[in-house]
Amino acid sequence: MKNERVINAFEGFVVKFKELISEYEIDHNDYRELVNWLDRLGRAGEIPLFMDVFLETHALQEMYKNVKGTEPCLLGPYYIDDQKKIENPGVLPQRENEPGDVLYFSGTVRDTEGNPLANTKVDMWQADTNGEYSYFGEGIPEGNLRGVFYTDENGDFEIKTVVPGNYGVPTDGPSGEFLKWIDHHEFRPAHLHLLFQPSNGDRLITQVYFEGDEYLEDDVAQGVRGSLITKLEKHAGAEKGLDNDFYSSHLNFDLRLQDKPVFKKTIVNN
Ligand code: MBD
Ligand code: FE
Repeated sequence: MKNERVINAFEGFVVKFKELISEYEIDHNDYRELVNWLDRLGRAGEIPLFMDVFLETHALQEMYKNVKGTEPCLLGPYYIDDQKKIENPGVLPQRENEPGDVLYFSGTVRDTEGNPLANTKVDMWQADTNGEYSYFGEGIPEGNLRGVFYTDENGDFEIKTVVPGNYGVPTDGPSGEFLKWIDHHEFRPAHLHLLFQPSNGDRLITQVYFEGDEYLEDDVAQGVRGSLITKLEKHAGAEKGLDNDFYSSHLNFDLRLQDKPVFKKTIVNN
């Protein structure tokens, strides 16, 4: 079916594309190499990875320029829906001896006026201590470190998990070739992924980072927002009857409830 938004966006793309060709003196060989690399990127199954590492952050920053409330952040290529429902307070599904330091992550979910949002659906997923995600890394059980829960009557939640490790983009494929061309390391700072779905408003997709992480300043995916960095507080294990010291961190999440689109979808017919 004919789609005016596609027609308009592609027309706009062609204008910008021609500007780039002239400005960077891209010749026919460069163009052929680009096609070849894109073909390899697709065959390697790395298109979602490449897009989310190198472009998603710019799309989000442009879309949510003047947004109120908690800043959106990358969804990334590793979200899987329909994961196990867990209690709140509860434990993110994990292996019997899940490696890594124990982390109690808590949050308070509110609207942008500060009213608590009870019974809000939250999806949480993260890498393990080695930076690997279940369904993608090898030897990790399905659904590991992924879960769905609901905020309590005060909009609060607390989930026991482990401190995630730094994630590294695979370096052995076309995305790795690109990293060499731009002379950048492959790492993202450790992060938690959260997706909030209020019953009556915009969903918020965001991430949480940790103070002191060595990759906060040069995240390969440029996803870090200062407002999403939390402090990891260290506790003696005895406080919770655990054998080892553990960590806690907390963030407030302020959701926009007004059903106002960020862009007015003006479709120009000409
Ligand atoms: C990730 O874990 C991630 O969060 C993003 C945005 C891109 C690649 C891997
Ligand atoms: Fe991630």
